Amino acid sequence: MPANIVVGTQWGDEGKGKIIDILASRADVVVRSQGGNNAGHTVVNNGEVYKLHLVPSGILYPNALNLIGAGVVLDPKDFISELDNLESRGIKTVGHLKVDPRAQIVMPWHIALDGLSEAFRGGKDIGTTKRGIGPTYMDKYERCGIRMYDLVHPEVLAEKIQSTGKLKNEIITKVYGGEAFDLDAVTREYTEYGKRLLPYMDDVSVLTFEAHKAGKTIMFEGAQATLLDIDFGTYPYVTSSHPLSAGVCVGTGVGPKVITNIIGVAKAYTTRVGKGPFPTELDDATGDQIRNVGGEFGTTTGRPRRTGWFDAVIVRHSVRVNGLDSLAINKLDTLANIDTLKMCVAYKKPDGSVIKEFPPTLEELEGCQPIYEEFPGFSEDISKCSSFDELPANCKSYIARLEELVGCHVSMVGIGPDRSQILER
Ligand code: 2SA
Ligand code: MG
Repeated sequence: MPANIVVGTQWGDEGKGKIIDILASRADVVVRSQGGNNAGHTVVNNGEVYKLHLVPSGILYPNALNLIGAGVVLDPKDFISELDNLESRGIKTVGHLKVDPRAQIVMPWHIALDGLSEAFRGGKDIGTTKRGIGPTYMDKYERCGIRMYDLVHPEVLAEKIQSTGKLKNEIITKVYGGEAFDLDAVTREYTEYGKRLLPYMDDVSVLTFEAHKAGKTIMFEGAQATLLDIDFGTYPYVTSSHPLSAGVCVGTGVGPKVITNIIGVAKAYTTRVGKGPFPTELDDATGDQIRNVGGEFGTTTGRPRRTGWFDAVIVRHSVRVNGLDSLAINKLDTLANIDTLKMCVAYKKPDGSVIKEFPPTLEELEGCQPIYEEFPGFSEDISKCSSFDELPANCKSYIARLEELVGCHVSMVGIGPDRSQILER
């Protein structure tokens, strides 16, 4: 039975939520394996808007089992408010949602340290979501993190909060001049969260493996995206996890042979939030038009997104590092009413040489100028097309050239926010 992975191929916000939702409606099990509440998927279903940050999208389907794997960093406070919101809208979560005991817990000092270290960097900040993601992964790798198991065991939790919390308070006060946390108050607050979350804990590696052996359909939903990968993204302007397809295996605790299909999601143009390089960025009226027509403002932080042309160099990189089987291209409708569309096919380096592979370092990317191909635009309203064949010829040739340049088949084209506005090929 299929085990699909859905990953972002650019800098996030490619509309993964919609593709994930379509596949979630066909899945028995939906798994999140990395990141935390720095993710934000908007799913529009029958006109109802759901904003999910930590809870997998399968929660909207009563028969799906939703799993949060060991690789996720979980902020219990935010998680609980997400659960409350879903429950208040009639969506059951207990019994439909499980969190691995190994998942790392985002503690209040992680959030504080995220803000403090960003401020300390001055103008060289990363532009993080300030959700404590980086500091939580730091503790995980330093082997002093607090995990889901600890959260739901009050004695273990109290002991870990005292030991880790003392060190964190030292750093916050002595290094950054910030304010110390009252560790007893933190213990009381997080013990309550633990009580509430106890029914959700289960071994996600085992559950996923058993589902696989039983022939169930599994969907692994990616958060963030390839260019935000800690190794294969635009380091240091990246997140602290592995949003790549390969990250799914370690973040869940299953072997790579479980996976049968890897789908990458891209927008028909490019956006980015936060700082860092963006070769095809548009600082002009066309960039504004794309931002306004496409509603390019962050789900998680509401920040306006930077906008630019589709960059085939970047997506070709994503096709390779993720081993993509196919691509979904979203928001083609947003490009309507632009006279001439452009697509970046290669970069020209300052010495005049031309490169087609995305450079591994910012130093090499610096000074690279995009080389564009131009395409005649379209002015038709494509949002009501019901098949790929109905698209205007200019849209079809844009997609055909994109496929050629990135070396991957486009299996879906998004033409609007609703779940029905996706053309499958
Ligand atoms: P952090 O907070 O440490 O992860 O921030 C580090 C960098 O990663 C960027 N970042 C993101 N960029 C775009 N979208 C993000 N989340 C999406 C959302 C969800 C998605 O809609 O909010 O598409 O999965 C996301 N998360 C982190 C951040 O801007 C910093 O540049
Ligand atoms: Mg998003």
